[in-house]
Amino acid sequence: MADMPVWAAPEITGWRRLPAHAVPRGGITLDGRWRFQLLPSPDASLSDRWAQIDVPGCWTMQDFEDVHGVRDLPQYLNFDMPWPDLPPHPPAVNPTGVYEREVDVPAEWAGRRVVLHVGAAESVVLARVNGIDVGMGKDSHLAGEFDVTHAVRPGEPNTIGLTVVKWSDATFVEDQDQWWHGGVTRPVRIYSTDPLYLDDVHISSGLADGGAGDLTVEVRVRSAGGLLPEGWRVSAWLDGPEPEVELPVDEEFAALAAEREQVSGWLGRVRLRATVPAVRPWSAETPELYGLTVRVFRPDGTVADESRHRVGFRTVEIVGRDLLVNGVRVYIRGVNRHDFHPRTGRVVSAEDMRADLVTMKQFGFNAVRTSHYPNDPALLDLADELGLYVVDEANVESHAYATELADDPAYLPAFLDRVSRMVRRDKNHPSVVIWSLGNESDYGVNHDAAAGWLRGYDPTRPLQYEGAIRYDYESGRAASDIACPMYASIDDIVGYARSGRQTRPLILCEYSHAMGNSNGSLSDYWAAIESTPGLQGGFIWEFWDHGLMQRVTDGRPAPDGGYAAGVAEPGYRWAYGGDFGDDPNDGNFCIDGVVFPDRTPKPVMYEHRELAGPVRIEPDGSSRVLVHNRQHFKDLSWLAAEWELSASGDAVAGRTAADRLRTVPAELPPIPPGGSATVDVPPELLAAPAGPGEVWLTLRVTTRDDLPWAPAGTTMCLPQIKVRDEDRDLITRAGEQIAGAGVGSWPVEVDGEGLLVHPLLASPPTLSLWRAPTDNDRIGGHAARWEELGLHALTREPLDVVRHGERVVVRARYTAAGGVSIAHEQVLTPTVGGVLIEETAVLPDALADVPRIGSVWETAAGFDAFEWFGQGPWETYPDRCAGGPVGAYRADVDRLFTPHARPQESGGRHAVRRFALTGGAARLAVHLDEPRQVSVTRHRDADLAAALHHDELVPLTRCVVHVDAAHRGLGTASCGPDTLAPYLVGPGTYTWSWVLSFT
Ligand code: IPT
Repeated sequence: MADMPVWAAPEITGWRRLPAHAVPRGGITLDGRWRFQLLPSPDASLSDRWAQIDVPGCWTMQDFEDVHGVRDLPQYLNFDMPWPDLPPHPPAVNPTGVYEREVDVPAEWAGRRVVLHVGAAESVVLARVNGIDVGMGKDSHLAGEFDVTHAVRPGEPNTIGLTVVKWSDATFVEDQDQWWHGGVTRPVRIYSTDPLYLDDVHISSGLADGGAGDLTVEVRVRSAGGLLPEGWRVSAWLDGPEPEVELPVDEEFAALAAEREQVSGWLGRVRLRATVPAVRPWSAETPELYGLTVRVFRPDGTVADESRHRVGFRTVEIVGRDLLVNGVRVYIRGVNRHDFHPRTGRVVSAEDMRADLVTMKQFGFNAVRTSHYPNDPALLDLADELGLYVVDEANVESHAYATELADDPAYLPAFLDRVSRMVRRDKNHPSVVIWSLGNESDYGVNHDAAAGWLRGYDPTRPLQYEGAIRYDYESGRAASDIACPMYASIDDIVGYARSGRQTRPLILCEYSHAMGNSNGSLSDYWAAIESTPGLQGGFIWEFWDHGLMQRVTDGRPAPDGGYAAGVAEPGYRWAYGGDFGDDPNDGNFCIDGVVFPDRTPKPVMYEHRELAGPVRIEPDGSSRVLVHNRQHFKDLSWLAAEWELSASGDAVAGRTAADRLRTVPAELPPIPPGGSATVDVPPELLAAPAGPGEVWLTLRVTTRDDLPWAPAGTTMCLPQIKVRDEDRDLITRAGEQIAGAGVGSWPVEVDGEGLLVHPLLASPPTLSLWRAPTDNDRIGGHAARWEELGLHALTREPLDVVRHGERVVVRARYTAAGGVSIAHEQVLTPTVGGVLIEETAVLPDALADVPRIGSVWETAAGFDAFEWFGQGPWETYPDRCAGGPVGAYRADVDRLFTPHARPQESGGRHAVRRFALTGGAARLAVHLDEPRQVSVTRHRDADLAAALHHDELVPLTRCVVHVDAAHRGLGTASCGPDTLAPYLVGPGTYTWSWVLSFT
């Protein structure tokens, strides 16, 4: 092969590789330990020494004896190629894995056709059996199958050899934004069939009139002997709706065989068709599947080959600018998912895939885009079974040479091969509702060629390709049936939908970039989508934080109490670009998921769950609530619910959690999909709240029974309405409440600088204008601007400290390191049990657009619990707070902070009206004049900003408390629109007041 390097020949996509098909096959697994050598290049010679390695497994993620001294670790890059050579040339240094193992091929396989199946290998695999070359294949995310009948020796041990070349011409069309690895990444097996075998089964299962299913099964039959034997026959039948009531193969199903047409003696093609009465349609909400068995019989009537399939009856079509599933315009609440695991890199087990999809379902996602390549077929089986719409994407991304390769005839076979092989493999999955030609490869005739093939082969599904519509949503019709932009702003998509020009559905293929503390305005996107005809949803970027588990070798102690959900275990960290010495790299741009690398949901997941919730409520008069069923296909009978009442008065009255939680079972009326009904609020709830303050009513909606993706009692959403407003000035009342609790008065004490002094305050309240930059702040350019202004380094100069009796007025000037000054005034008035702090600050025009304005202070050590009345219980920010119901919550201070792999501002709680910090006998309480952004963490902003990894943080024993008059929203500027105007902190005068009390 060295004389004819197939790894530098884009026109050769495979050699003796079998066509992709949709016949599920078992066989003998070859997973496990293999002999292994990692060579520096495909031309290098083998040694006599072999290491051992796991298959499937990335060699970049495994320890093995490195006989040839080839160190090949993961490298993270967005779209730059990892080496400078131009297409189609791989670099001279080209790690190449040589794998070998034995397998006992059963004696009974003699006379049968034998196939070697390599689930996936990056990026070229060359296969051998007993030293005989059996084939070669490219495409790192589809199986290569090779007919090895001629090479195997049944009844004996056989040696299977795989050579995996890491870099190739194919790498230029696999330039996705992710870690580069190498190795065999999906299961390997060997199977046999009768010489008369099912070559492919193509199922189309739509819906006919009157609730019937329209089933067509096209079967291709071949004979390894060449010509088919005279008298072969095919049958297919569908299981009954319940396993025990198997549908008889009656006359109607006999009609399945009626349209039989044998094309020639060389290829058998049979089309079977039936109308199946009264089917239960498949949808993401109702993933109803029917078993189908297909058999081919020998002329003597015995079964030669058989396959089992699962059929979901559903339609998908585009009508005007709507994508319809079963005739209904469904919202696409999607997320992009890469194959990822923190320990194995790109190798994911069926259990891992299930856990991914279960997490998606539990948090309201109904769709997944297999960004940016076909996934293991097991994932599609799970999507069929659990109910998720799939955009199945071909493994084509020529990002670094996008324009060039999209039109390059040398790469035409690769485009066609990758798209067609995916479609041939995945066509029978009801979950696949849209095909995608790939990602970020500009747009060229190679796409049109692939689209042309696809439309001919599968006219039942739409296809999409973002590159085709990038510069004009109305262009690229040949290659995209959907306007599927990435990171478009709300104004942009609404403008298009209202322009009168829109002729296709708009579904964002990527939006709301989840890097770090992000996903600002997700609720604004959904408000726009739900109110604008033509907009149908999108796919959040992305599911995973791609942090690889890496041992920290510098002897750093494990962070105190730091091993929590979302954090790598002690002694490890989540590694990102550069952490393996990988150069060049794109840093932490791969840490951009809605779940941490251990699949712990980030706060945005709760936001999403609420936005996607099956139930919404709104007030309807004083004692009634309008309940909406937000689903497309189901009623509410699968849900249970209870009413929960939270009253702000409770928080100050010091009631225990048990007293506070007033819950009453709620009856969910039978509301059809899309419908609404009015329900009465139980009178005992409305009568309940004692004392002053606001009252909120939450409907906790849970699963009633165990489901395949959620145990009974799993929360689906927490819609909420306010049933009583604040009736009196909160600050006044706070004072009264404290008085009511019998606390003595507390004289205000200030030092010579006018700073508040108290033994429980380690650091007095001062002005804060800065936050530890989020990834959005940093990449969006704000962090640099703020640093230039010097917002992180304010110096305070007291101007005057004046006592008016008990009251102290402190005027100060804060000057940012960049030179701009801010006038600030604190009026400190003793109240019963504490001090009322009234603050005013004037932000000059020179400080337009700052991250926050408010007070920062630190407690003495010893406070470890945080109780608050406000949004929660999870983290919320001004533009990401639709999923945090208002209530009275309690949490450990150590658990408030969100442990992003790269530290940044986090842990905030939005619209907090009051809070308390407790520890031992001490209690420190704060009552705010109005709902405000508050955070309590163990970290100072400067420490967060300086750290590059979570494990570098050393938690303080004190609490760092921020009480903000205003806090800039999060936005998504790391990739996409910045924080929207209503969530910015602009110039002007800010006033905020709070009562600080100690007991
Ligand atoms: C877009 C890519 O499709 C995706 O793979 C990922 O890189 C994402 O951005 C950012 O995390 S491409 C970008 C140039 C808009």
